[in-house]
Amino acid sequence: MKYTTNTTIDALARELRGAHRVLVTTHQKPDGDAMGSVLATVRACAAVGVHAEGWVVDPCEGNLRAFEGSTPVTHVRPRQPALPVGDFDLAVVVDTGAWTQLEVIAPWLVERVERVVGIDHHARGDLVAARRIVDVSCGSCTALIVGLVDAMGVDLAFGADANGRYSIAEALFMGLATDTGWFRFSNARAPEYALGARLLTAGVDKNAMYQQLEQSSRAERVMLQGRALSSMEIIGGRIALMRLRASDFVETGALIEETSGVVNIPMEISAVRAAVLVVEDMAAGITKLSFRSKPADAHGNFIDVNELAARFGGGGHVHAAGAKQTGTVDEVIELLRVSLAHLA
Ligand SMILES: [Mn+2]
Repeated sequence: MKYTTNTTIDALARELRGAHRVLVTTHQKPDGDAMGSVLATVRACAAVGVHAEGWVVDPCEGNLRAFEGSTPVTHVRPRQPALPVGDFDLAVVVDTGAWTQLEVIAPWLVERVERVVGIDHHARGDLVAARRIVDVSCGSCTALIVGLVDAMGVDLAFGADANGRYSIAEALFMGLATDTGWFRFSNARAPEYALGARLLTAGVDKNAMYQQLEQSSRAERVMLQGRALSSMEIIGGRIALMRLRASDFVETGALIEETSGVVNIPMEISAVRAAVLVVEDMAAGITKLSFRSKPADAHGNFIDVNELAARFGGGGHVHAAGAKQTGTVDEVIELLRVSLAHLA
C-alpha cells in the first residue's frame, strides 16, 4: 500500500459536515501539532453544528492541555487503556497514520475502517483510514487542516472567548509554531510563514503562546537537560549521542514527558549533522529513541533519520523521527553504534 492521498479536502469537508458524531484522535503522547490538529478539527465541527470530541492517549504535557479550554477532549492513560464509548459515525485521525502510534485505539479503528478518515504530513503510514490526505511538504499537520477548515466554510476566529483564546486559529498556530520550531526549521517555508501571518490576523496572541509553551518549564526539566548534555558523545565528529537513564529521572525529579526538545540541543554545535537521544522509560518498560538531523549542507548531504529510525522499527520525517525498543539503554546504544558507524 502506498501511503498517499486518496481523496480531496472538499470530499472530507463534506463528510465532516454530514456527520452526526465525530471522534478526533491522534498519535499517543501528543505534541503541539497533534493537540492543535485535534482541537482545530473538533472546533471546526462544532462551528457547523456537528458534535465532535477529541480522544488522546497521554502523556500530554500540561502546557498543551491548557489550550483545550472548553473543547471536549478525553485523555486516556496508556497503562489503563480504554476505548471510546458511544456511537460515532465518523473518526478522524490527525498527525499520524501509523498503527505503532495508535496502539490503544487500534482495535476500535480497525472495526470501522470505512468510517475513518486521515489527515497527515508524515512520510510513512498504514491503512488506518479508508480515505486520507497526506502531504509531507506541509510544515505541520495544522497547515493541512486549515484547508479543511476553509473547505467547511468556517471562520478561523470561531471558538474565541472574550480574551481571544481557544479559537480554531489558536489551535492551528500551536501546531504550526511547534512543528516548525517557531518558524526556524527547514519545514518553515513561505506557505508556513503566510499561514502564520493569516492566523495572527485572525487574533492569535503569539507572545502569550510562546511564554506558555516555551517558557513555562519546571526547574527539574532544565536539570534533566543538563544530565542529557553531560552524557553527550560525538560519534565520527558529526553525530551527537545522548542517553537518559531511570536514575537521571529519579535524581532530578523530572518526568518522562519532560524530555521533549532535548534532542534538538546538540544541533547548536556547528559540526553536528544529527542527534540521537536514548531514554529509559521505566513506566513503559521500554527504551525510546529520538532522532533529529540538519537540512542538507552546501554539498546537498544530509542524514536521513527516518531511514535510521526505521531500522529500529520506528519512523517519522527525514529530519525528525522516533522509535521504541525493548532492550536496555546500553543494549540499544550498542546497536546504535553499529548503525551510526556507517553514517559517521
Ligand atoms: Mn506534526
